[in-house]
Amino acid sequence: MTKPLKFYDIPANLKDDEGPSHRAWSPNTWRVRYALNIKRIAYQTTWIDFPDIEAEMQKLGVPTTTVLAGKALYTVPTIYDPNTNRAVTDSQKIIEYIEEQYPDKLSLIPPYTRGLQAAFVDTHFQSLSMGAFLLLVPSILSACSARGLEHFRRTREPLFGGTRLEDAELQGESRAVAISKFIDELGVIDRAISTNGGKAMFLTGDILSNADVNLAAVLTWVLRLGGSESDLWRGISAAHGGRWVKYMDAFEPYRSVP
Ligand SMILES: N[C@@H](CCC(=O)N[C@@H](CS)C(=O)NCC(=O)O)C(=O)O
Repeated sequence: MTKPLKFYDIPANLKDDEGPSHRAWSPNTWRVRYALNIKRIAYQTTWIDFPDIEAEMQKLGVPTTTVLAGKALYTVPTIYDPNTNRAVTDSQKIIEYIEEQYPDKLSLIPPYTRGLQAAFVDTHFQSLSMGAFLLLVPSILSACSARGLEHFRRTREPLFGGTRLEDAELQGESRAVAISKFIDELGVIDRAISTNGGKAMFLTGDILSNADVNLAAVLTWVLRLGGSESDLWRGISAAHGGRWVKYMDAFEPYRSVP
């Protein structure tokens, strides 16, 4: 029998009205969590806070994935598969791994779409998540534990020339411009989805793909951290005929946090 995978994720502080499933907040880990949930691959979450990631990843023997301000970082998502005794880090490598290792499960990378999907992820996931970061700063800080926050500041503030992260949040006119830019980028994706015709909801028509999982992961981050009343989510939900509210509803069945 296949044993459940171990899935490493960073826990968020919970607000009073939030249930345990709100512990999952990172856009990067949601990319893999959605993929595992959609593919119905059994897994168990291991929560790990920012300052503990490096030592645990070194124990697992996985490499760093990211360089921030000249420093190589160990990151999550990471999985450990007890069925193969393999640990894999980096969201897109994990998705490739589970596609190959569990070929009997629904595929998120249908034939001939690999290159196009990778191009979508490299462009839109990256720029949407960068854009959202500067709009979500205060909520990201309050999602961190005290230890996590200290680590987050130490690794992120150098990116802003040492500015305190609270001061990096966009305000006023520059905030309005960044929100419009984010929504305009979603407009490009809205037009791409529309070319599928009919009632197609996803980039790959009626079926879900890795590109859609990546997009849903960013929107989940925006909605969960910013909240449904935030200026950013209000703008998104009013745009493109309500496409993104329906889009998020379509991912609801895949939002469990085991
Ligand atoms: N390219 C990586 C990026 C993962 C990433 O940046 N993860 C963040 C959490 S959202 C992390 O673990 N950061 C560790 C740190 O800041 O020390 C992926 O796709 O998995």
